[in-house]
Amino acid sequence: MKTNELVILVARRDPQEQEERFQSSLQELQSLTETANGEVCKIITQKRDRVHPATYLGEGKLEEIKNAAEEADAELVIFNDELSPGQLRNISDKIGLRVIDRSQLILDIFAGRANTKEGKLQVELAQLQYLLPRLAGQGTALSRLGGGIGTRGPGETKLETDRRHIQRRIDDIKKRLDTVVKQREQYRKRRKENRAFQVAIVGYTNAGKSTFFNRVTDSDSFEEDLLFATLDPLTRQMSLPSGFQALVSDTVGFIQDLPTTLIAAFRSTLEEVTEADFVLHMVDASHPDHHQQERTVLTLLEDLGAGKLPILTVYNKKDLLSEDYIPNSFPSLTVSVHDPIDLKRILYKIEEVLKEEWDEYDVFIPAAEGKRLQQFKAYSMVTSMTFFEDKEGYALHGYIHPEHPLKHQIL
Ligand SMILES: Nc1nc2c(ncn2[C@@H]2O[C@H](COP(=O)(O)OP(=O)(O)OP(=O)(O)O)[C@@H](O)[C@H]2O)c(=O)[nH]1
Ligand SMILES: [Mg+2]
Repeated sequence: MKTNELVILVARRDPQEQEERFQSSLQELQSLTETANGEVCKIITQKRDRVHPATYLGEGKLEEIKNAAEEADAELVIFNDELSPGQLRNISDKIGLRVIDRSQLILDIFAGRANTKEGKLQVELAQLQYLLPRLAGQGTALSRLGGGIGTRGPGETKLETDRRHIQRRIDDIKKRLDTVVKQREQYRKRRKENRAFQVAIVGYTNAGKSTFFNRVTDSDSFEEDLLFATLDPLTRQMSLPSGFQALVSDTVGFIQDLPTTLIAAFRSTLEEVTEADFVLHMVDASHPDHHQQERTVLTLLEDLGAGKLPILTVYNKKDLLSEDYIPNSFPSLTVSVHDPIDLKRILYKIEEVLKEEWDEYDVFIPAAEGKRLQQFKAYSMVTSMTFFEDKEGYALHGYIHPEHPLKHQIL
């Protein structure tokens, strides 16, 4: 990958769109470009009602981009919208430079981040599916030799090969992913049989999910001030204050206008979220556009079928706020996950939410039934446990999931 490739960003502004939303999507495109090691040397925008079907923007604007690129010695032009295969080709012919769109940029970042076998296969699948309809008549300006943003992944060597070859590779990856998905299902089933309680951390990219995950599980998931630092879901054990053990998963960050091929490719990863018992939604409260980001995540959760799970919203990075934060959603907490006290507050709050959702119980367990006692401790939240010498047993008070099989042992 080339570092500091000079890039021109191009965006069409729909007159219906609010200025603020437009600016923040442009800002995001800039962050994405920087995450991909690009250096933005110029931003060109145009207010325009309708997209030109063949060239996206008008003749004059393309000329302006071409001139600006020559002047700045830019090597790459990135469009904020998804371009059709025809538009991509025509623009690139007119400008004489490599042109990519937002989707390709995101795919490129993902390609550089994927670590596991599954993650790599998913990214490759998404890239090939994106590439396939765009293959016919790739001009020389689109040649992938030489590297740079938008060229990572499978494109480099396979571009010259024909469609059939790519289609075969797509089929092959799908088959392999099927196997991985089956393994993952098996693993999930085992966890379910073990009745493990699962928490999924979700949120917009860069919200602080991995930072929280690492602090509460003592692990080292890649945390950085970059978009899409985490691609592969990680699951580890975490202890809640009552001693209740939960499994917690760190997940890929969400973003607006995630390319559809990527959502499809990452579906199995995202489905981890739907299998969870509890969602921890992390929001970067210091981000100027956090309301929109919060909505984007909630919509995606709905789409995945995870909209009904108990959810705790954590407004993070409060250290960067100058005023008291007014939350949007409840239950919620405003915190900085850099602060150990706040970490404890989050864990307490998770139990508090569970107490609302779960059934309260009292049960007496004879001391001789050690195994049952262990089960209650492991699979429910025990808030008090008293030993009665005369009765030779323990009185437990706690909370349990309404559908947990252990409930049948409580009279
Ligand atoms: N100031 C401040 N920075 C924070 C806080 N929490 C996290 N950060 C920083 O925010 C950046 C992003 O954190 P990550 O934990 O990587 O974010 P993420 O949600 O996992 O991001 P993706 O994996 O890209 O989806 C890092 O530089 C963190 O150090 C906080 O409470 N305050
Ligand atoms: Mg992360």
